[in-house]
Amino acid sequence: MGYKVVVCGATGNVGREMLNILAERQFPVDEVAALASRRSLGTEVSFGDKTLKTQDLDTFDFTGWDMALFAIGSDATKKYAPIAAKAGCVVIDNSSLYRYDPDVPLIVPECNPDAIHGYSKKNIIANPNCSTAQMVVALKPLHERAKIKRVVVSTYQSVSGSGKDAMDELWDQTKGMFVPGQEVEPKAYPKQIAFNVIPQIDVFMDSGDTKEEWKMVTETKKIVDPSIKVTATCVRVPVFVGHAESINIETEEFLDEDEAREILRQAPGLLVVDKREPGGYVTPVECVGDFATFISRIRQDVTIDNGLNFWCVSDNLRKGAALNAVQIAELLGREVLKKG
Ligand code: 2RA
Repeated sequence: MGYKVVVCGATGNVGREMLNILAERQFPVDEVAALASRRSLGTEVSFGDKTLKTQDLDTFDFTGWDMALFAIGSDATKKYAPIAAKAGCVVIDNSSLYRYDPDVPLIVPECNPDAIHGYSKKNIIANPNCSTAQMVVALKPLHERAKIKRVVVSTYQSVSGSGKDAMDELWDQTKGMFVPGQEVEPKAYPKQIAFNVIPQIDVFMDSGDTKEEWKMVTETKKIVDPSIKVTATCVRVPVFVGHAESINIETEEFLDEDEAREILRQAPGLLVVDKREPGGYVTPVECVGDFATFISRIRQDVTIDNGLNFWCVSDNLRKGAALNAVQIAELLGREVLKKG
């Protein structure tokens, strides 16, 4: 016997990946429902070798459904998650709405699986921000060995993090640079993204950080350890899929690069590709479609006593969103609902 699973936002980038990954990982389903807004009603989406016709989120009855993977943004989640949760359907939400709620677990299964037992307070589980998810998978094993004091991270985030319109803008703007009269003005971002980088993701806060940078700080503390000091600079880059991050850590105990490399090699969810030769590292275009978070460029930071630098790349639609949500569903099934 399997689970009755709902995917809300089934026509978006993340929703489609959720369906793909549920099928790829042969999640034990008895039934899958693909929900969308009125605007996308009836659109057909793939679920493995099947095609699902999207149903209306506004009228859907969640009663009798085991879990619902939400990828509909904070505003819509605010309306529909409580409806689903009240009907007894556990919500696994990819938006930021519940991530900072003390009554809602924020989970990366490789880091804090035991937090799953806190889901019943609101019948809701939060999925972290994409740039956080890939980073904490690498931080957790290093923290357990040498206790991380401080993290300095710079991100290079692909446009798929902003959705399909931003991907279209990058494509059209890039083409428009070479065809006179077909220039495309910035719409998804404050400035041109083609052949450019933009040091702003989400809105600015009073501190001068952007909300994306605040999320990385706050979520890392909730998932790994509140004592870790984190500072982030999040940058949008002209890449379609795949977030990259340059990560610097300072630890309580000295950890040499070779031991760090071995720890990361052994850690769940990570693949280490780290050769000090041309091409001996992973780039975003190579991570697309993969489940792994890739680690390269591991080396001592000799400017401080206990410092390490490394490079971290992952498919932001997968580990950064849909894969982590499906892994939470697997954890919920294995540890709590125990069907199948
Ligand atoms: C981004 N992390 O990359 C944000 C939301 N997915 O745009």
